[in-house]
This record gives sequence, structure tokens and C-alpha cells, in this order.
Amino acid sequence: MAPVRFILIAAAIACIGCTGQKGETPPVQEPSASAAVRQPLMFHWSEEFGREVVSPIGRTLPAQMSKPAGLDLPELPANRPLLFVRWPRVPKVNSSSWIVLAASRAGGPYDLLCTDTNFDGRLSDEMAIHSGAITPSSYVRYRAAETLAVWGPVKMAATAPADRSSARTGQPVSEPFHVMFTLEDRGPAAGQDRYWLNLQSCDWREGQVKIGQGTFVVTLRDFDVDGRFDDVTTEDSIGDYINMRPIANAQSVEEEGRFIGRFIEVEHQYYEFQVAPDGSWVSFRPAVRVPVGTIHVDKSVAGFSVFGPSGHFECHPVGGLAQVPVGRYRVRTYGLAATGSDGVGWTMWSWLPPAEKPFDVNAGHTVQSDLGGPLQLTIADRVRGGRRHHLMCHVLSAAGDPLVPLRQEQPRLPMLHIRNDDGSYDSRFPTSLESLRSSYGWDLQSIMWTEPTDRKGPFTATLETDAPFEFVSKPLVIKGNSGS
Ligand SMILES: [Ca+2]
Ligand SMILES: [Ca+2]
Repeated sequence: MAPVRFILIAAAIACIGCTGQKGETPPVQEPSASAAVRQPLMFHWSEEFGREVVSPIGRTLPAQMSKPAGLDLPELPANRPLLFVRWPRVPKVNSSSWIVLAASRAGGPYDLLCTDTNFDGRLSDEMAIHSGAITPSSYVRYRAAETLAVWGPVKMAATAPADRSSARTGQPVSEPFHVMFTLEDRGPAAGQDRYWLNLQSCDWREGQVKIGQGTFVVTLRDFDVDGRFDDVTTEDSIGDYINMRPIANAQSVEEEGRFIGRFIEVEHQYYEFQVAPDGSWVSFRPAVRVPVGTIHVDKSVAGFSVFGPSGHFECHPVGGLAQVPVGRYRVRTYGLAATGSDGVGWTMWSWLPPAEKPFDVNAGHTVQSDLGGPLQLTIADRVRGGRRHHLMCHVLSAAGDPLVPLRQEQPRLPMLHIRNDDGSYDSRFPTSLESLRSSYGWDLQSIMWTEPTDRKGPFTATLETDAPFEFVSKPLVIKGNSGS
């Protein structure tokens, strides 16, 4: 799946440099004479693992080995220590439940999964589900994961419909929902963070919807895997997604989609958006007099997106300024752009930037963002004391978000340059990309380096790039054990 993600990101990068046709503020239309029309969407689910109706990132939850107090388990084999994963906000009115993983044979992998499929609050009534596939991780090149065990789609259905009421509206969620569970083993070196369980919804709602003068194929995705399609968020892994494709273009490559919110911008117009908790209908009403505030970013920021309860907006700042409806937001993506002395453009892209915290945009006010530079070129050594070194190379924003500098004509990633003081050792190593754990972003692959035994330390490692951004370089000095 990783290459697909990269294509999405690359497409997004290609977009940054575009001169946006969008203005900062969509024009305001007169209110529609009619009330918001509820337009139906049909329920679908798929057994095809990984079908990407919209980006099914899902939720990735850590596993623990200590048994939660009071948890009543069915009989499970004790071939390995049981793993326990807390699943927050399952549909039963914002409660949590536990998922338990076990191994069916001594020395074997975790291949049994037990979850509260009927939402009665108990695991003791559940049958352990055997994994359909345990494969060497396709993420091996990108992550430290050793194996992936996959279960599902697992049908989750309350025995009593009232158990699955929406916490906010009290309306019942009528459909069962289906979840794919994937266990990731990041290996012994990850310590307590070794096992993670990813949950992905296999369900979606889809239909033809009239928005303004256009007709769109609208797809809703239960991104946070709780059986509802109406969640808004400023967090990475909570909230639901909508994808809208013009009917004439419905078979085209699907774009990433966006988080739902109170407002959705379609063709330069804000619409007030409503959705049934079970996703069975949506409505779009032209919004009037939407109060907006301004986000100020560094001039190197070519584009960024923010999401929150007010909506998910792509911003194309003009003079460093972009307007969005008032509300609480978090930055989803941003891109920096600059042109080199040879006239070729470069971009830097950050996806789910971890250093960016939620912030408020207030009516008529400007909020200052710290996206962008000056950027840091850093190297850290994970291994100390031996000759083999695990060198972690990072290009970071001033605030600490991982970035990848890409030359538009051809990707030209930074080089790791290692040399010693007397000049008898001088080598450069190309970096490559790896996807970031537990997010959708990319970072530079770490480099394994072994000290040459016949060269004298110390060695100085420097990350080098010809990307035309302002950088602060932080070299790493490796004292060196050669000859000792
Ligand atoms: Ca149960
Ligand atoms: Ca949801």
C-alpha cells in the first residue's frame, strides 16, 4: 500500500505549485429558497481488503501485555502472553472495549483475535477468530514490522439495537459494520511498543448527490471505525471522511477526500453540511455570511490544509494569508516551495505534522502559524559503543515536523556525508524514503554505517542537500572505536 500512498502524496505535491484557481474566500451566495434537502446514500461493504474508496487509514492502537482489571475472558490458549488492545469509543455510547490476541500454537505467531462483536460489554461470550493471513510484512522496507496478521472483515452487530445509539443524537445506527484488523509486529527492538493493531472500516456509504448546480458521487467513509459516519475531529485518527467526485469524472482516480465538518467547500462555495449518524443521508445547503478568520503563514508555505469541526479546507495563501471559517483546527498537510538557481522548483511536504497542535481561528482575527523554516538537517545515532551505527537522518521544520525535499524534475534526496579529520575517509551515502510509523507521512530512511577499521576517528556526519531552502545543519560527531 505504501507506493499508493506515495503516489497520493506526489500528486498532492504536484498541486502545491499550481497557481490556485481558488480564491481565499469562496463567494457568498444568496440562501437557497428551499430548506436543506436530505439526499440518500446507499450502504456498501467490501470483503476486499484494502479497497480504497477513500483513504482507509483507520486507527492504529497499541497493544499491552498487562491484563485490564475485571476483564472476563473466554478460554484462550496460553502459548504466548496475551495481548490486550483498548478500543476507545466503540459505538456503545462512547465506551471502550478490549480486543485480545493469542497464539494458537506454542512458538507460533499471534493468530487468534477476540473482540466484543455484539457490544454486550463482555468478551466471555465471544469465539476467538483465527487469522486468515500471516504474511511477511509488505511494510518491511519502510517499517521495522516483521509480520502482519490479518483478521476480517469481522462483522460487528449489536444484539439490541439500542446499544448502538449515537451518543450525540440518540438516533440508532441501523447497519452492522465490518472491520479489518491487522497486527503489526515491530520486532523486539521496539520494546513495549512492539505490537500495534490497525483497524480499518470495510464499509462505505455512496450515492449521487446534487450540490449547487452540479451532481457528484459522494462517498462517506467511517474513517475512525465506530460504525458511524458523522464524527468530526481535530485528532489524527478520529473523525469521518467524505469524498466528492463530479459525476462526469466519477471513474477518475479518487482523490484523498477530506474530513467532514460543519462546512464543506465545493467549487468555491461554502455549504452547510449535515449527515445522518448512520450515513443514510447527507444535505448541502449554501452557507451565507460565514464568519471567517485569517491564518498567517511564512511566505515559503505554498499550500496547507486544516481540519476541525468547522470543516477540512485546502488553503492557498496569498501574501502568506488564507481565510477559513472560524473554528478550532489542526494542520493536516503543508507544503513549502522554492525555486533553485537553475530555475527548477523544489517542494517540501509534511503530512500530519506532529509538531502542529490544534489552534483557534476567531472571526476577524489573524492567527500566526509556525509552519516552515528555517529548517533543520539533523542526524542521530541509535547505536553507541559499537562499530555499527544506525544513523537517523531528518529534515525537520523549525517546529520539528519531518519533511522531504523533492526536486520537481527528478527526486533528489539529501546525501549523508561522512568523513574523518585526517581526510583518509570521505564517503557519501544516498538517502531513501520510508513511511512514517502511525501516520501517513514520509521521512528519510535511516542508514546503517559501519566504521572502517583501518581509518582513524572521529568521524563527522553531515546531511547535505542542494534544496533551495534556508537550513540549519546539525552535524553528528562519531568518536570512533577503530584501533581500540
Ligand atoms: Ca460480547
Ligand atoms: Ca465514525
